[in-house]
Amino acid sequence: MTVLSVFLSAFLVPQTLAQFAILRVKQKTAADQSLEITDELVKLEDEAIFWGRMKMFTFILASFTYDYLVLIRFKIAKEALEIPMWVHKVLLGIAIVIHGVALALCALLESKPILYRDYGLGAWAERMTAAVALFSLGMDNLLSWAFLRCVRKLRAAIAKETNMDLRPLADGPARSTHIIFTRFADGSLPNVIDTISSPHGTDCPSGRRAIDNGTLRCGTDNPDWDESMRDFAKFLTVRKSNFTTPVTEPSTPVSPTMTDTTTLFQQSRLNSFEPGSYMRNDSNVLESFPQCARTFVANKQLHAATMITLPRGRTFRLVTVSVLVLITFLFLHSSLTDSETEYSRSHGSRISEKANLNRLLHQPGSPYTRGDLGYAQKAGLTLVPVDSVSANNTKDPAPTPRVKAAIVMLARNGDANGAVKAITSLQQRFNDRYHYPYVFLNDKPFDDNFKAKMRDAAPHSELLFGLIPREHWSYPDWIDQEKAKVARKEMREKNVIYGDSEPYRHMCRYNSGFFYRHPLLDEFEYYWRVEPDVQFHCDIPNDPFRFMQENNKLYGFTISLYEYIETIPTLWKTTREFIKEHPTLVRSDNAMRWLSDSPEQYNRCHFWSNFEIASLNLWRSKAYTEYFNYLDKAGGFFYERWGDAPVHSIGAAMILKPEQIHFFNNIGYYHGPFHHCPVDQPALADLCQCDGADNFDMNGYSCTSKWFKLFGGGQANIEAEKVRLINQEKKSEAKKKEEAQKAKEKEEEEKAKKKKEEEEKAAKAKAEAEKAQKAKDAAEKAKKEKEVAERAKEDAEGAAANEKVPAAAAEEKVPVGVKEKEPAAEKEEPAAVKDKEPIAPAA
Ligand SMILES: Nc1nc2c(ncn2[C@@H]2O[C@H](COP(=O)(O)OP(=O)(O)O)[C@@H](O)[C@H]2O)c(=O)[nH]1
Ligand SMILES: [Mg+2]
Repeated sequence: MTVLSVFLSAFLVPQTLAQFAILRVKQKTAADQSLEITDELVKLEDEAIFWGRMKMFTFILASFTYDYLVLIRFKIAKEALEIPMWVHKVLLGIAIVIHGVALALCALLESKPILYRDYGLGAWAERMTAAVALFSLGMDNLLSWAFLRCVRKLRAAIAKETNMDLRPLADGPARSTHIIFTRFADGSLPNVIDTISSPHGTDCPSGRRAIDNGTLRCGTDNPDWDESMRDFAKFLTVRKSNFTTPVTEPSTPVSPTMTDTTTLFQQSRLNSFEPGSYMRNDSNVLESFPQCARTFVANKQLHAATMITLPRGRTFRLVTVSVLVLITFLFLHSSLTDSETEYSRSHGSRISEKANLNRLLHQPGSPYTRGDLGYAQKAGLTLVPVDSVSANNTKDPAPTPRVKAAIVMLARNGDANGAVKAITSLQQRFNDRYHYPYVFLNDKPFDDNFKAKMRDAAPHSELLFGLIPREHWSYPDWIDQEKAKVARKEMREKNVIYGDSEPYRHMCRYNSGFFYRHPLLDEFEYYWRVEPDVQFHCDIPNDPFRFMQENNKLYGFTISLYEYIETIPTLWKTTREFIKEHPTLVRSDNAMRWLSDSPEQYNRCHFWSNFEIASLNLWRSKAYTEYFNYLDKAGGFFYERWGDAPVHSIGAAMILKPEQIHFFNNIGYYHGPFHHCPVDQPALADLCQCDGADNFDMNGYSCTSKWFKLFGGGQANIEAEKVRLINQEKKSEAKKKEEAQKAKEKEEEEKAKKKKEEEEKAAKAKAEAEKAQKAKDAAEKAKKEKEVAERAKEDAEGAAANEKVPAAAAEEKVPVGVKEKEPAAEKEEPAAVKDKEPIAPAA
């Protein structure tokens, strides 16, 4: 009895506690409709998980023990029931299979906590528990019945041995028969078999009652009754005294009103008796027992005691069976309702979802906060565990396990060359090391040329080519196509970019609300959007997908800017209406400040969605699905020209907190006409090849600096921008200085030149003056000489007149030349210079 109680409580206590713990969580969640995960709830849930595991553990223990007992009892039952061997084997086989499966399931659940739902027990585990319990009950009944038969046989054997009529009394009051088996304390021999028919009232059935010597005699006509009975009583006494009670002399006289066997046993104590000697010496008694009884006795495992209480009487049996059925029903009901029924759908799944979220929260390295999980639950946003990785279905292993992610490109067959350009760039910069798969989507089937080119561009990646379902790339039935046509015409007249394009509108709607629903993307959790003709400027040594997953990032961008208002006149109004109707779907600590300075206005900031590294679950969430459907119903994709960029941006900012949105500064990127080029930043300078002057981040038309201002980050960009501005200023100053210097030099040069020219001019003038003077002097000299000559001539003539010969001689000498004459002149000059000096200053 004790052993059975221990087994039962070992199993039932945690079972009950687990049920209670779950009940408390249920009550709490039912009371708290907000479904926010509070500390209290987390504590309650942890408790429920703990007891769920305990329940599982004890279930395993109880199953093993039960199996053990069943094996023994089957043997006995088989003998009692005299069932054929094959039935015995089949029953045994069933028992082993049921328990084996149950144990395997338990072991699996224990080893893989992710399989836990509903606080540590999956629906299947619950069912298995129920099946095992049901099986146990069935087996118990079967075995009980077998024991009953065994007892009957035993009783008959004992009756025969003792000449007592111990057959059950058909119409007597309810009684029970106890059969107690044990061994001597030294374990030497199976020894005591104790059958008590107790108490059967004060009366024997008619005709079987007699008072003999003051003793009630029932059911025997044996004249040796007293003696046999006494022997039998002695035999019983051995057990009763448990070999420890000293056999004593009678202390009280036999009562004349003894009415039942119990009293009779007491009476039997009056006789001295050697413990065990009776049985030991009388092996006939044992041999006369049925085989099943001998198996009981012989089984060493029944060392302490096995007591089987066999209810007798039809009413009693009926009540017992009913109770058993009721218990089975209740057990099954409680087990199954927890996982599958009405409750499950309304509360249970939410609870299991919560258990899942709690697991995310407590996972080692978990980046999630309670707020993230609480909101995720409300918004139907699936957050993934940090260690979620994809099956390795590509040829080469990546340096680190790949996240469940793909590179996605929407393209036409005609975009093949641009796609090759973009993919080649991405492969070189990143994917040649990781081999993430590519998913190409098109509203028309991709042709062989396109596919072949993509294969050449990314030979090591898995390439998936998908056709967009028609219903994702066509007019929904609520759209008035005439109205849409008029809108296109008006936009064309206003020269709005892509204003008159019908496919562009389908493309924007598809990117906004459908691409992530394509079956090819079902297996993925993150994507990188790439468009034909884009370029990547920087090497990307680390895996951005892994970064997203490990850091609770759900949306990543590189370029942001302002949207053309002509394309989205009513987008914000529609968004506000949506928020008003679905306030709980908007995260309270969202990032909407970035794109709306006041609730009434959209400042037109958006992430440029031709580049996106983001979570597919973000768009799959209930919150975004409802938002997109709301916008789609409003018709702005066709009546205006709502782009996927503002729609994604508003959606992400509404559902995510700013920390969940990441600016991918390290991914240099170009989509005409803008660049994100972080080459000016020291950490990235060696990785990037582009012109820092082209970087769009701090451009007045970019919204990225606004992002930095509101949510921080971008420090490197801000620093780089500062340095760039300082450098720019320095450069312009240096240029100015240089120019000033040049001007000065030029001026000086010109001055010097002028001076030189003047000097030269002066020198020339001087030279000319000197020359002129010389000429003048020479002329004067000549004139003087002439005069002298003339005078001399005159003198000569005068002298000739006076002395004819000398005069003629003088006349001959003059024509010979000036040279010859000069000495004569010089000779005379001092007199002449002296005379002319006052006239000369002009030279
Ligand atoms: N299959 C398909 N893809 C398209 C179509 N129109 C645009 N796309 C793709 O949609 C993306 C955006 O188109 P794009 O012309 O680059 O638009 P923009 O970046 O806004 O100028 C690119 O990946 C295009 O290849 C179309 O009609 N069919
Ligand atoms: Mg484009």
